[in-house]
Amino acid sequence: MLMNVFCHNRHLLHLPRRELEDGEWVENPDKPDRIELLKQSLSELDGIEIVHPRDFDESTLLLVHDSEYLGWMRMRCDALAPDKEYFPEVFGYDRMFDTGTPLMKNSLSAALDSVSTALSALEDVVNGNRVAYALSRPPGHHASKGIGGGYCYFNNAAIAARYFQGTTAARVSILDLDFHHFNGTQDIFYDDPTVFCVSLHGDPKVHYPWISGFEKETGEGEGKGYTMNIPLPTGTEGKEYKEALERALLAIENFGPELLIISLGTDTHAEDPIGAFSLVDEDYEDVAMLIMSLNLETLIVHEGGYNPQASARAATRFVKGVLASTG
Ligand code: SP5
Ligand code: ZN
Repeated sequence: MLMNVFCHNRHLLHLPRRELEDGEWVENPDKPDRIELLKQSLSELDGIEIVHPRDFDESTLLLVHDSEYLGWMRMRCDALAPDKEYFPEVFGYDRMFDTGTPLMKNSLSAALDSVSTALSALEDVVNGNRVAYALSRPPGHHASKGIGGGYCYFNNAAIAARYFQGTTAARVSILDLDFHHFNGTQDIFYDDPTVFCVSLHGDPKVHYPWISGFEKETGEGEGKGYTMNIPLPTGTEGKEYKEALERALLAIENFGPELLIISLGTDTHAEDPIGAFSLVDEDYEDVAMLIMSLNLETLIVHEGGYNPQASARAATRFVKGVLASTG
């Protein structure tokens, strides 16, 4: 089959430089190569078409985010000279919860382009293609309604879920496979029984974002039972990972969504410098085939993955698995 992969040229202009880690400035790992190498590798596959997204209106951000957050970002970005990087105060005063998510003059528009990438891919699925892949950068899953962090400004996957729902209560499931817990996505849908959210991730006792991702977090109010967390130990390999994935997929099947959104982070790869799982290239093909066996309409939204070469190999194997299962 054919599958469209959406990638925005302007992600190249999103150039965060630094982040603060343990009191030291380090290079910001959200580099353009993360997506450029992936796009290059995917474009060489038979059956893959690289498509440029269309631009969506800024109002789509309000499907998830509050207008104060948007206003704060605009105020901060507009005030910056083109070559300046602003580091939000993380304790209360600004609207970022860590120091990995700097603002530059074009950060708001770059983050909106990333949302447009996800929404264009969603449109492709709604228009009848079973699967589409959005190479969104910056990523989104750590961003909540009124706060960003973890290289994320707007929650691409969450906005796609709300856009799909429109004015109805269509059932959507979000399966997050990034190494890190999807604290933003979880928070957005925590009391919502129409969006079933599941994540496999590094144990938050040890790994970022530390504050969330424990098994006991299962939703609240009407959303109780509609969030599922599967933390896995450092060094988890393919076999254990796929067993956990099967548990997640069973729960998704029971929920019976009309759309499945995969937040695909490739920082689960053994060669990733930030994540701490031990998945190898071929595991991603198996993972994709397991997911595809659900036979759901599926939107894939890219999240993390910080070794551009390893990430490109992982995503390419994933897409091969998708293409193989859809015939
Ligand atoms: C989207 C996404 O993957 N965001 C990840 C943000 C993680 N940022 C902080 C990571 C700090 C952990 N430091 C590990 C150092 C290993 N050398
Ligand atoms: Zn991650």
